[in-house]
Amino acid sequence: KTKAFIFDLDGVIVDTAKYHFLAWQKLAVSLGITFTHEDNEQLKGVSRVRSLELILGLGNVEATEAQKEEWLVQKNEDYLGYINKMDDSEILPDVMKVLNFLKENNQPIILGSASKNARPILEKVNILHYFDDIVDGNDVSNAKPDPEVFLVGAKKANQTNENSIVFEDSVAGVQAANVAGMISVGIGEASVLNEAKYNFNDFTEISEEFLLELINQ
Ligand code: B16
Ligand code: MG
Repeated sequence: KTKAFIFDLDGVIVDTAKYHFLAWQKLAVSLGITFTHEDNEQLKGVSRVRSLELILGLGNVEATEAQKEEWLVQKNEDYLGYINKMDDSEILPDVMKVLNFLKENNQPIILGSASKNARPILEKVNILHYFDDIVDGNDVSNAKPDPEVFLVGAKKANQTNENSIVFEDSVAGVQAANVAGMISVGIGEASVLNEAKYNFNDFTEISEEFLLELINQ
């Protein structure tokens, strides 16, 4: 059988949340806004524009559209500074084991990310060629929990939603997969991702038996 295996990027394949944090924090500090690691949790899976709005909200800072645009560019330049130093050592544990197993079993592998930097990141960590299709923040207009990014991904793989499996680390992403009628696999704290159909702390907990079950069910 063939299914669509859709992977989120940040927090599932690589831990870029730490770089988002550093870049957002630099901006926040320059604006006199206190921005903590805890605040950063709220930005997971959230678009760049929405992230800025959330941060400005923390400091009750108001700004013109032009000013916001400038801050977004600035943040992304800082973020790309970190991304450019990435290599394949930053791929999260056992992600390659899962990708290789799916490839051996001829399963479509799709990226479904909110990030507009998805391609350069996959290139930096040398796994761009694993993906049959990439759907990212450049392709969709509705952010998770809207299911658009996953719906487009399933379509590209010529699979129904029911036959699509989504690996996600964010609450919004799990909700998006569920809304689409897809099988959601939460990667991270089960107590946080309690809406997911299956939960694992990371890919080291995902067995080949489990993947075969997903393929054959
Ligand atoms: P960018 P994902 C998301 O990626 C991140 O989790 C989120 O923190 C970030 O703001 C968003 O991408 C946009 O990223 O600024 O690179 O366009 O988890 O959906 O892969
Ligand atoms: Mg994520």
